[in-house]
Amino acid sequence: MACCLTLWLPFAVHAVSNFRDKCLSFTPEAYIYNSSRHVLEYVAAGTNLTFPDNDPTCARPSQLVAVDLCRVALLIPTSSRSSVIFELWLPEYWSERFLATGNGGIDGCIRYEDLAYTTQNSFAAVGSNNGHNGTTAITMYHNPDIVTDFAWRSLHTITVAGKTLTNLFYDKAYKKSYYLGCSLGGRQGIKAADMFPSDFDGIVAGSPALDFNNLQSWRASFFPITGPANSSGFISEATWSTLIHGEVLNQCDGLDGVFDGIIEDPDLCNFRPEALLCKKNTSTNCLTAAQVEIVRQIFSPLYGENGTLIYPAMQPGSEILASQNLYAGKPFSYSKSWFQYVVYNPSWNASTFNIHDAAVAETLNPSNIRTWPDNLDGFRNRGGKMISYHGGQDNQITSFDTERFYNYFSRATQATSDELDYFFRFFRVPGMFHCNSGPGAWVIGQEGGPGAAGVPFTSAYNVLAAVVRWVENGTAVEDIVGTKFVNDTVSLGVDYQHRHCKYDSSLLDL
Ligand SMILES: *[C@@H]1O[C@H](CO)[C@@H](O)[C@H](O)[C@H]1NC(C)=O
Ligand SMILES: *[C@@H]1O[C@H](CO)[C@@H](O)[C@H](O)[C@H]1NC(C)=O
Ligand SMILES: *[C@@H]1O[C@H](CO)[C@@H](O)[C@H](O)[C@H]1NC(C)=O
Ligand SMILES: *[C@@H]1O[C@H](CO)[C@@H](O)[C@H](O)[C@H]1NC(C)=O
Ligand SMILES: *[C@@H]1O[C@H](CO)[C@@H](O)[C@H](O)[C@H]1NC(C)=O
Ligand SMILES: *[C@@H]1O[C@H](CO)[C@@H](O)[C@H](O)[C@H]1NC(C)=O
Ligand SMILES: *[C@@H]1O[C@H](CO)[C@@H](O)[C@H](O)[C@H]1NC(C)=O
Ligand SMILES: *[C@@H]1O[C@H](CO)[C@@H](O)[C@H](O)[C@H]1NC(C)=O
Ligand SMILES: *[C@@H]1O[C@H](CO)[C@@H](O)[C@H](O)[C@H]1NC(C)=O
Ligand SMILES: [Ca+2]
Repeated sequence: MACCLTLWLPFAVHAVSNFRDKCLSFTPEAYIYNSSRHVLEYVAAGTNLTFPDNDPTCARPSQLVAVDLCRVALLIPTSSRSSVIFELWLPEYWSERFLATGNGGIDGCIRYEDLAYTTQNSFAAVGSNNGHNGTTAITMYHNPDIVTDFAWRSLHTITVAGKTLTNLFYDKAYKKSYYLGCSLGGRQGIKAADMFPSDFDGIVAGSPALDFNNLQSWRASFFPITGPANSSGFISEATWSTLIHGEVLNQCDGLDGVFDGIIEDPDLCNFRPEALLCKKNTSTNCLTAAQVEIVRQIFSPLYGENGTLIYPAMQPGSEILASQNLYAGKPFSYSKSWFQYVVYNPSWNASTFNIHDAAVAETLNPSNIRTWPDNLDGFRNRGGKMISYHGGQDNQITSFDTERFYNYFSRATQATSDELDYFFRFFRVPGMFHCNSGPGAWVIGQEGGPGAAGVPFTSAYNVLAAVVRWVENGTAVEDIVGTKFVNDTVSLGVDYQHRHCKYDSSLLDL
């Protein structure tokens, strides 16, 4: 290997062509056991990459790349019956930082937008298909190795391989290692801190899909509550987004002193759906007693067979988007896929979900995917730093669950917020939907794509920059200034900005 390294040493400083040559002469598959080459290409800044063999359900057919880079893609086996598609993007201008990106839903979709975003900011970045392709769990059926890749092994595999290849390619060891992910990706980051405390020095774990088995059960529980979309008394999307959302705002928007469509602290919103009950002999712009009961159940925590909590309640304020998926009168696709292909079998009927199914899933805990650590001592003790955030109008994972985790973790580690602040900080983002978008100042540099880019890469405005500074300079952020662009369009300029506080400080104290 030493002989090969010396071949790369004498390249001249100037020269796009030298970087291009260096890229095209790289032989990544030679260094990763049993891997095979999928792609090796030099990508010039401004290229619109296309991914013709990418699963169409991933809905990522192309990606604009902003900087010159070397793109490596390998197929890496993880067992005799599983493998991951690994992408490593190596920018010409490199900050000596390594970064891994996560996934979403129950998908096997490479987040090319995050690779583009982080390489634009000079990280060498990896991503993967998390061991399977597309947005269902279908290949996990009777293949626990694919479940293991999905639960934790894919991310660890690509991190180890990515670090090796990054050091070889630049002929220099990376200095610090980072992770960026949201939703399932938030869970992946916290799982990595738990299982592989040396993988990352800094982690951004957004809207995390923690307590994963119970999360799938909670999301499965809505279909039996709402009934099918054609059932009598079904609460339509229009009713949710106008009548019910309007009443939620009527009762709770002003609690923070400002009627702006944003409930600054959903914990303070004790929504009373009975306010919408139909008066005698009226039937429009109101709810029947049975519908009020449905709404009340949706805004209640879910308890299990033995009375213990399965998942906290949905936070009020998220009705508009939640009515398009969780309350849409059809099975929630991720939960359905998880029960059909991992917990039970394809004949499982989502309309029969009950809390016994939740107990079965939680007891099975496939590949230990749960993710509910009672300490992160390994990560903490080697100086790791972690930032989590969660949107206050999240329509897919209730933000109350991340509050529950923070408080559980505080008790389990016997650490006050001041003590947790040493390595773990949690920011609530009022008015943010699931990982992005919403009426709030939701742009905090949390991901690539058209939305979250557009704020400067500085710690005051950008969570990734904030974790980098925390790791490299020891300076942690007390708050993050979020940005709302006019019509969520960066070129139209800033609409307004808002300071997002740590969870332990009162949101109403600004
Ligand atoms: C590595 O590849 C060889 C040859 O294809 C195969 O026999 C072996 O099972 C592979 N090992 C793993 C761990 O995939
Ligand atoms: C990239 O190419 C795809 C497919 O040709 C096209 O749909 C997309 O609009 C292009 N993106 C940009 C930013 O040019
Ligand atoms: C995923 O798709 C790639 C092509 O992009 C293919 O090589 C690989 O075998 C697929 N993986 C699985 C698990 O189907
Ligand atoms: C609702 O739709 C399902 C599936 O399309 C159908 O089987 C059922 O009969 C319908 N129920 C009513 C009450 O219309
Ligand atoms: C409601 O309607 C019923 C018959 O439809 C009538 O007997 C009753 O007086 C009405 N009540 C009110 C409060 O209008
Ligand atoms: C699922 O169960 C419901 C309620 O028991 C039943 O009405 C429906 O026909 C079942 N669907 C399938 C596909 O078996
Ligand atoms: C309650 O049930 C859940 C799910 O089966 C289990 O994990 C938990 O340990 C049980 N708690 C008690 C107190 O029995
Ligand atoms: C580094 O930390 C010091 C305080 O120790 C702070 O004053 C300075 O602004 C930080 N620099 C950067 C670039 O973050
Ligand atoms: C923002 O979008 C709304 C609705 O699509 C539109 O009416 C308005 O003109 C847009 N504003 C700007 C500045 O583009
Ligand atoms: Ca408000």
